[in-house]
Amino acid sequence: MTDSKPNLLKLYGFVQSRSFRALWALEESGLPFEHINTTLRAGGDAENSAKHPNYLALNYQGKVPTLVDGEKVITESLAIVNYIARLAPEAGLMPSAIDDLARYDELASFVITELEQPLWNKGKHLFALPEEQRLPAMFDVASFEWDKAVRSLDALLDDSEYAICNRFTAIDIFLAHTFNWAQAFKFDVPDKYLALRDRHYARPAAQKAAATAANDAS
Ligand SMILES: N[C@@H](CCC(=O)N[C@@H](CS)C(=O)NCC(=O)O)C(=O)O
Repeated sequence: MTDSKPNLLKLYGFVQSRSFRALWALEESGLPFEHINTTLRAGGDAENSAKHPNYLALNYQGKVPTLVDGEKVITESLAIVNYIARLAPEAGLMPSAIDDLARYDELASFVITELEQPLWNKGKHLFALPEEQRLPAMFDVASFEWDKAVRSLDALLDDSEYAICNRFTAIDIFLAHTFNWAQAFKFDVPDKYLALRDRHYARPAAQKAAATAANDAS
């Protein structure tokens, strides 16, 4: 954190979504923030809708999450989590040594481009795409790709408590959240990755983020 007082960050999110990653990172960071519940389930007339013109001015895709820091507007959950990690280096969410950063980038990229894609593909063909674009055959493709991605992850990780650096980092947030998502979407998640999810979700910051999620959902 810099010497000057940090802005009150604004996180626009719908917590049963990738927004949870950003909310969790904020809780870990200790930075002051406000969570603005942004619904994906309402049309553009509703003020808190991700399709409202005011929100679309921040996030052209009408997706969550979006982080606002003063004049800066950041979209994409990975970019947001990395921004938070850099803003609060004392929280240790991102390493600084070049070798550790290479591992961080490798795993972050793997989660976003390989591990979560089958989950999102299933979601798209289940509810997100316009009905005429949905292909039920994609469910089997998604399961096939998920199993392949999990086997590839096995090769990238060892049995350590944390993914990298022998301590908690944002990679653990991405992995735990993605395995939680996979279980919710009824993919086969190996027990060791459910245990990983449970271990990291037991952290006070994750519990606080989950409490916000429960509150927003009620
Ligand atoms: N790559 C983006 C994906 C964001 C995204 O697709 N968010 C979903 C919720 S998890 C969303 O807002 N969907 C609403 C829509 O597609 O209209 C990220 O990681 O932030």
